[in-house]
Amino acid sequence: MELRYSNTHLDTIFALSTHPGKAGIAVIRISGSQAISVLRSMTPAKSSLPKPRHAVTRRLICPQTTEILDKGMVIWFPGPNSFTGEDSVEFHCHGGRAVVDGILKGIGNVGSQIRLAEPGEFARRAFENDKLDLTEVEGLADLLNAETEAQRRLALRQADGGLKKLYDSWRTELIKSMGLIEALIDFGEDENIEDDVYDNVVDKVKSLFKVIKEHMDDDRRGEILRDGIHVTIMGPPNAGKSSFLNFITKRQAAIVSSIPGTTRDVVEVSLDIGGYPILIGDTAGLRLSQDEIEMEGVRRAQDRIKSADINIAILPVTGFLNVNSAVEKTVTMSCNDTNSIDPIVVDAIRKNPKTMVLINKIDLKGSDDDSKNSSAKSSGEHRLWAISCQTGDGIAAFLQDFIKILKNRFETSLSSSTSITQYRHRKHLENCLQSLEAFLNLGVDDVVLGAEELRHAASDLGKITGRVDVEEVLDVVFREFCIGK
Ligand SMILES: Nc1nc2c(ncn2[C@@H]2O[C@H](COP(=O)(O)OP(=O)(O)O)[C@@H](O)[C@H]2O)c(=O)[nH]1
Ligand SMILES: [Mg+2]
Repeated sequence: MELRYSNTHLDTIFALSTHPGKAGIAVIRISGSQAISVLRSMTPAKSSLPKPRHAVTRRLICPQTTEILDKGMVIWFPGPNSFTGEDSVEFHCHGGRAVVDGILKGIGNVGSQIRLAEPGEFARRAFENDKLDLTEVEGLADLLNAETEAQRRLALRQADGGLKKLYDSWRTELIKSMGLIEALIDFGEDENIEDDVYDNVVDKVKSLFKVIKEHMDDDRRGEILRDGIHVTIMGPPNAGKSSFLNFITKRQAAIVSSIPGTTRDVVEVSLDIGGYPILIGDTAGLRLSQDEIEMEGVRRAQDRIKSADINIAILPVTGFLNVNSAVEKTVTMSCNDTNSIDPIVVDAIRKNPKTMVLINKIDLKGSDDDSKNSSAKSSGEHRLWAISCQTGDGIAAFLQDFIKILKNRFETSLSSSTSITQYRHRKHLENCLQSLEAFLNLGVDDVVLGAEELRHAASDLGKITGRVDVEEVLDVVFREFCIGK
């Protein structure tokens, strides 16, 4: 969607900031120079102006007829001490549709330069008035979209300015270095300039290069958490992959049948497991088939396995003597035994050494098989669990271990205030590193070109925080919002 910000700085904007529809309370926001006249026109003439940032109860009236529309809370935020930095007013009214519509209509009738806000326009004004930088705006958008605890924690740190502080400090350092280099260009011949100025800048750039590289060397954990952790369920046909998905999602997300080859396309479900956002995909069973559509399903499964953050392989215990022998054979990945694991499955597991292996249908083996009650076993790169999707045995134990694995992998990103959460950041950081490298490859004789490279590097950092005015960057960031934010 194309965003249009018409007469941004002239108009006063207003919108319902809470979700539309019947609700206990609705919050309507007004921002701009006319906010105070809206407040005056919508409250009875004799009522006094509320104290700034104090909630007071007021009757809300129709500005034309003075008919009472509702009784609610009113808060006045004189600029610049408001979210947008402009004069702002909030009406907290009853959340009935007719009440909200009546108040919105009333506000629109107060003056000609008062209009409904466009999506994200409040946040955009906050950005333009230097209340938020772009990373904080993105953090705010992520906070509104956060569906799990991990996403909330990640977004909150970013909205709090963690990344802003970091990138601003790097940019300031670069700008200082640029200043020194410029001085060298202008007064190079002058003996007042010390000999080691250039070397000092080189040292600074080298250490900044290292710090940025380390910052980026994070296995994309922040981005994965923000977008959802892609988990793929794979294995041979009829192993119980779809049953496993249904068991953990507690609903019939995928068709379960005893006919091998039932699941063909990838079925994806989003889940909250231990506070982590998981996008779990059930795939077609891996086997070679004459059926063209089934083979397409197998190809899609293989693609999905390749791109997954985590793979879970499900193998039926039925091809094995007992659970112990299943574990043993799986650990050794013996595919010579035709009754155990199909080579195409072994290949998929081998190519993804961190695959977690679940041996399913343990209910079919006798109760004398004591290994089925034991929890995770591990061998080399693979960890194995014995489960039954029929009885639920072993699944809770597996999920507990799974949450621990997620915690080990992602906790550092959640406790750091500076995780990269967007591809946009990474791209600009890569460009910044390229320019720093180009600077380091030049010598003192190419100081003019060197200064140019430092300028590029600083400008790329500026693009992350929005310190550099780039319209298309702004549109991408603000498009994430709905009306009222
Ligand atoms: N006895 C038993 N049968 C199971 C278990 N899990 C799945 N099944 C059955 O195995 C068949 C294949 O299951 P499905 O989930 O469609 O397998 P998929 O092809 O791997 O997706 C179905 O008849 C399921 O009811 C289990 O733990 N124990
Ligand atoms: Mg299936």
